[in-house]
Amino acid sequence: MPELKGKKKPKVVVIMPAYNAAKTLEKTYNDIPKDLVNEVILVDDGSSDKTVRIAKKLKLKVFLHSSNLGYGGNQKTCYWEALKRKPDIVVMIHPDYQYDATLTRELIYPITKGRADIMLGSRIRSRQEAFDGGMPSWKYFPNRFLTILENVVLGLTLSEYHTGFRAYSAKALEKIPFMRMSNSFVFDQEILISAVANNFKVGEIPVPVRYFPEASSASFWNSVKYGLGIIWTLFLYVFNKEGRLFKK
Ligand SMILES: Nc1nc2c(ncn2[C@@H]2O[C@H](COP(=O)(O)OP(=O)(O)OP(=O)(O)O)[C@@H](O)[C@H]2O)c(=O)[nH]1
Ligand SMILES: [Mg+2]
Repeated sequence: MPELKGKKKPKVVVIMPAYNAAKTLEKTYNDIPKDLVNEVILVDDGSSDKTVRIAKKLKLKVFLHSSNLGYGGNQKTCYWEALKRKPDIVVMIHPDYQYDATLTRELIYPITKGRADIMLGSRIRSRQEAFDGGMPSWKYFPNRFLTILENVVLGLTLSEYHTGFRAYSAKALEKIPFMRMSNSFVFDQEILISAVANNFKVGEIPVPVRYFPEASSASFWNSVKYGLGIIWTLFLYVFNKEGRLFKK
C-alpha cells in the first residue's frame, strides 16, 4: 500500500448520500475544508423536502433517484459516480450534520501516507462522550455489542462499524464489489467486511458526535432489523469469505 507518491495534493471526492437533509445539508457542506476537496457529489434518494434545491444552490454535483432506493442503494450511486472521476480518495459524509466535517483532513491523512486504505470517524471514544453528544442508550449499547461481535469475527479492534463519516482510497474501493451489496443500512457493514476479506487496512480517528432529531432517522424496529442483518452478514462471511458479496 504505497504512499500516494508524486502527488503533492491527492484528488479527493466527497460523496453525500442524502434523504430529506434540507435542514442540515448547508451546515454540513460549510464545514468541509474546500481547499482539500476537488468535488462534492450529492445523490438524492427521492427526498420530499428541499434537499435538491439546496444542493443545487450550493453548486454540488447532484444525481437523483426517481424513487427511494434506500441508504445502501444511495451509496452505490455515490461511489459509482465518484470513481468515474478517477479520484485518489473518496470521503463519505452524511449530510445530517451528525459528524464534524472539519475533521476531513485528519480523516484522510493516514490514507495519503499509505498507512491505511480505509479510515472511519468513530463516534465512540468513550461512553460518556457518546452520551454527552446525545447518542441514546438504546443505540449505544447495541452498537457496542455489534462492534464487539464484529471485532471478534473480523479480527479487528475498531471502536465502531456504524459511522457515516468514512474515507476510502479509490484503489481499495475499486476492489470492493459494492454494486452487489445491500440497498439497506447493512451496506455499511458489508463494505467493511469486504475490506477485511480483501486484506485492506482499516483505521479510525475519534470524532465528536451530535445527536438531534434531524441527525437520526433510524427507528427502534429498523435498528433491530439492521442488527439482525449485520449478524447474518457476519455469518455469510465466516462460511464464505471468498463469496461474491465480499470479493470481486
Ligand atoms: N434513512 C435514510 N437515510 C438515507 C437514505 N439515503 C440516504 N440517507 C442519508 O443517510 C444518513 C443516514 O441516516 P441516519 O438515520 O442518521 O442513520 P445513522 O446516522 O446511521 O444512525 P443514527 O445513529 O441514528 O444517526 C442521512 O444523512 C440521510 O440523509 C435513505 O434511503 N434512508
Ligand atoms: Mg445520523
